[in-house]
Amino acid sequence: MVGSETSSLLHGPVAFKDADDGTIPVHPPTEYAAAVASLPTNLNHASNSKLKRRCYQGVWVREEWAPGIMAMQRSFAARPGDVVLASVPKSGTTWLKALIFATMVRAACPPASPAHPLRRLNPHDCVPLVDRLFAVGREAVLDALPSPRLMCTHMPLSVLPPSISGGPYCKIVYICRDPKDMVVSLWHFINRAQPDISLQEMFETVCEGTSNGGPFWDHILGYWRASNAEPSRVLFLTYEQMLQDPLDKVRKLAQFLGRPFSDTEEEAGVVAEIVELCSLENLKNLEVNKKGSQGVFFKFSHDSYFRNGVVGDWVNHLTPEMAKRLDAICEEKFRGSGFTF
Ligand code: PAP
Repeated sequence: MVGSETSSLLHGPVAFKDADDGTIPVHPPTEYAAAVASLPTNLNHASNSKLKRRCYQGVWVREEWAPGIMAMQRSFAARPGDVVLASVPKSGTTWLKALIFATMVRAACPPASPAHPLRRLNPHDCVPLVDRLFAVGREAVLDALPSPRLMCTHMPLSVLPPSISGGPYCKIVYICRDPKDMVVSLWHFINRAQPDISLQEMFETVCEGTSNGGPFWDHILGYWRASNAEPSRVLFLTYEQMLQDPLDKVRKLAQFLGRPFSDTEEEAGVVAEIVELCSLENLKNLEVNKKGSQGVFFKFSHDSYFRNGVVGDWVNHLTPEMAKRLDAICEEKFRGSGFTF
């Protein structure tokens, strides 16, 4: 179903894939080609051309994503009730997509229901990545989604369209993760599609700030400051806090989204059911997440979004020197901000 028919009949959010019948073709915007070609690249530093990134308004992005960011800035309009999940890639996006989706749809689709969309669709097919839709020219699909819409971005607040970053309509839920675990997770993920990128090369781009959406410290600080300034509009979470107490964080999410759990729901154990539905073990073992893939420029298999999901796996991959270097970067960049991992 695509079109106004969908938006007027249903109440959102709905699983994105259920609202997208595929009739809107992939058609990347071409009008920004000259602008993109004039943007600085990181190739002086990056030893591997597969890690080439362009710097747009202080943010490093894959070249093929830059036109989409420009198009999104120009034409995205938030609607009342929109919820945007934001993250640096590999910081807990898939998990948070599932948790917010399950929390928001729980009245229409109880988490214990065998027919729940998360049992037949990958979380990335439930919550669209807006950056990717604009990059491939399929943003019209967003118009077909009934309100309230639930969407995701990997972009920092500073380059988001004003109706998301500053508008009164939109709530933002942000998640970040210790960059040592984030870089290890990123390398494992990218390695599946581009096995000739080494962990050392990936690590260098993260440290110099040119990994996708980077510098990661600016990404984090932008949302951190916004959440301090407007806590009712921007909720700031870390992957580590989520792992420590997922039930508490799901309650916080529901409260933030204006849909707190009722006493009846609490007594019925709905919060625990949502956490269970969205757990790594559960999602990883669903048939839908063992096969199929995501992505247009690169195909990423569904199973590559689920690995071991722990805190501190970096010790198995980074040298003590690498860890020290990233910790020192965090120490310097976050000093005085009140934020720390
Ligand atoms: P994305 O930004 O490409 O969507 P994202 O979901 O942020 O990726 O990151 C994947 C990480 O989240 C993986 O971490 P790891 O490589 O350190 O294991 C993945 O295992 C973890 N992850 C995915 N789903 C869940 C979940 N349901 N619960 C906890 N962690 C999860």
